[in-house]
Amino acid sequence: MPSEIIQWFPGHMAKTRREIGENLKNVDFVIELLDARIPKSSENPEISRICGDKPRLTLLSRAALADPKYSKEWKAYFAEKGRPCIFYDCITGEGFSEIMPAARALLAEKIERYREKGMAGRRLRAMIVGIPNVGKSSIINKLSGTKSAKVENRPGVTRQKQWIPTNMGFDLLDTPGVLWPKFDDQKIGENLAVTGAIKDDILDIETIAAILVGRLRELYPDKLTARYKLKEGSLDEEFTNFDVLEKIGRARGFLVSGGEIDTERTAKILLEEFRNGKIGRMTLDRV
Ligand SMILES: Nc1nc2c(ncn2[C@@H]2O[C@H](COP(=O)(O)OP(=O)(O)OP(=O)(O)O)[C@@H](O)[C@H]2O)c(=O)[nH]1
Ligand SMILES: [Mg+2]
Repeated sequence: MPSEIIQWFPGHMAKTRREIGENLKNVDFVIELLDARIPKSSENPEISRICGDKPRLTLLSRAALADPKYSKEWKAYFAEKGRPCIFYDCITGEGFSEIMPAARALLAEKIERYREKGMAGRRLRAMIVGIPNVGKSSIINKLSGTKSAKVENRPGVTRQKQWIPTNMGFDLLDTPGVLWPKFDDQKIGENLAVTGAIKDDILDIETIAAILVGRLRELYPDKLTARYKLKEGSLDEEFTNFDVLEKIGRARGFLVSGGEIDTERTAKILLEEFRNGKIGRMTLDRV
């Protein structure tokens, strides 16, 4: 499948990209959110360029859904690059206690400069950036202890920037999710689609599910087999990803009249279960 099909860069994203650049001068640091399940695919290559030498803290959401083995490898990778990063999860709360200390360490010089100027109590300001649906509004709500930012499980929920104060000494700027106009690699677009960063209606849902089947066959065949109680040999090479999707539908009893398999329903359920971590903890990008 050509990557162009999966490329999604509506007009409002160009606007967001521009606004990120414009707001940079108003903030002390940038919080870049990545998805712990796809640390590479969720990294917007334009952010480094736009942010320049503004201090940046990288937070990886949905840590509880990612494969701990690879999270460890990614953590080591970021550490090696000298990029502070924290794996966290809004649902389990893991990682949250590390965020403030990391922000303070990142801004130590700046905080010291403010103190010297007699502005010790000055609030710090951070802009949160990241791909659609990665969890920007959720982490802002969690850090501010409010429900100020609108959260929904689909990309494109936040449409405007919004400042939200926290009681942790900093104010946070929520921004709409943004992608970039050209993916280097087809896999990036595919990973963004299967994890829910690209609107499901941009692509045919069965196509996305078949892509997911392909990735799971390659990376987590045992978890796929176990979850859907597939018979031995179900993932043999002779079967296409669509064949396997049908087998999953059959195993679940998703039939339409005439005994045919309801592959659309199967596709929806497979994606939903993957996105909710029901098939197991998974990471699709390797260091
Ligand atoms: N399991 C899990 N789900 C999360 C986490 N963070 C966010 N979510 C869920 O992900 C979905 C999207 O969260 P949002 O906070 O709306 O994401 P966003 O980045 O603001 O999305 P846009 O505004 O559309 O760009 C919601 O269903 C959240 O509950 C997390 O750390 N773990
Ligand atoms: Mg949002």
